[in-house]
Amino acid sequence: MATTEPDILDVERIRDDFPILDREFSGNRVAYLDNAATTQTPEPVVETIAGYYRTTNANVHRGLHQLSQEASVAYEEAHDRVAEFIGADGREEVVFTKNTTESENLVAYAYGLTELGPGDEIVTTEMEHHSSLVTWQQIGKRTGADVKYIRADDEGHLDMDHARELITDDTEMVSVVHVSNTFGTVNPVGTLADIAHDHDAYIFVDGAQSVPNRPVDVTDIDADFLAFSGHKMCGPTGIGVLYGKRHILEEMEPFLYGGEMIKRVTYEDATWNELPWKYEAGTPVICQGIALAEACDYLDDIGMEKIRRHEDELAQYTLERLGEFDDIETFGPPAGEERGGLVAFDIDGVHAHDLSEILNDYAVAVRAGHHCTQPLHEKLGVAATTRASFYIYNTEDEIDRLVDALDDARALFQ
Ligand code: C6P
Repeated sequence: MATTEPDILDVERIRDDFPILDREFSGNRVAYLDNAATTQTPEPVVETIAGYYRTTNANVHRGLHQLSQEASVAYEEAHDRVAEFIGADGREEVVFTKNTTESENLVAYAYGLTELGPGDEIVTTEMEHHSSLVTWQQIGKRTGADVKYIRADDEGHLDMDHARELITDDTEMVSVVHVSNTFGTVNPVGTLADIAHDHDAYIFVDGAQSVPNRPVDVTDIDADFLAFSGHKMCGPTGIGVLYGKRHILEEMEPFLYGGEMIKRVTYEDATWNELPWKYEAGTPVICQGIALAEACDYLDDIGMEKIRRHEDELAQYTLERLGEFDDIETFGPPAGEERGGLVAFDIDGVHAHDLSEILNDYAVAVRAGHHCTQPLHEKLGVAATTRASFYIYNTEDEIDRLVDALDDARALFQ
């Protein structure tokens, strides 16, 4: 008889994999609601890291000894696993970097600095993270290319008419965040890719807040580039991914020079290694890559569609609870509309930093500040917001604890 899988997460079972969630501060169990900044690491990934150093540690692609060969195979296969996770066409399209920020800079330097010049345009959005916004801004300054921003309305929706106006035959690069880390908006990256490609421009998708939280397939969205970070998807810090379409990565210049990325070197010149090693100069992120592959297994075992739904439900519940208070303003799409698993908000008369300190007294961990979207915060007229962001182990109970603590904080400050 066919069995149907339950379509909700078994959160209690998942929490068993994260002993850190049992930590207590001032007698309260931590409610970790800062997952957009970084997620916690499950036991299978911790075990993979420890196991690698206990049994396999060696440099890759350099030694003929058994340990080096085993490490090399595991590291190469990690690229295959990540490629499978995002629907890429093999390891050649998956470059391991340090984080999303480095992936953005890789393309900006390797492609932007050599290919862009006066008269060219880079189109991005008002809701970009600094890793994209500052990077393209600086490439614009250095090359003479113009940077243009697609407007976002007060509910965090991109103005798609404005996008169609801005993306023209002068556009060379469209750089867009898939899920905003401040609004939670899920941007229509597939449509933006179509518009970009109609004008022979590339599209760079910042997947830092989407790849960990929902099914993302690079062929579905037709991204030319996609960047994300391991530490936001149950992996370790120190590893990011740059996906690039094979023909583009083949044509693009390297970003960093050195060992590993070369094929042959003379005193006069050098030729480049095959993909993806051409973009992985020096000793690469070996253990981190292998651990990221384990994180992909872990998330796929749970099911990315279930993860998406779970986070959406927690975000909707948060909007509902925060909506009970007249003095709280939430940012991003209204309740009922799909969003990523995060809600940024502001309480009248209470600074976000003060608020997060009070919440810390209740062991509720949130982020306060401009979340590396300072121009967007200025546009919204707030210096800082408080942001709760969710992952596979969070519960409605923890959101209730957040709301109770907010009540107390309000009483203290107002
Ligand atoms: N946002 C947040 O708390 P790195 O730091 O390179 O792993 O990721 C950068 C990055 C890029 N794009 C988006 C949409 C992001 O949200 C982030 C990281 C964290 O919101 C730290 S500022």
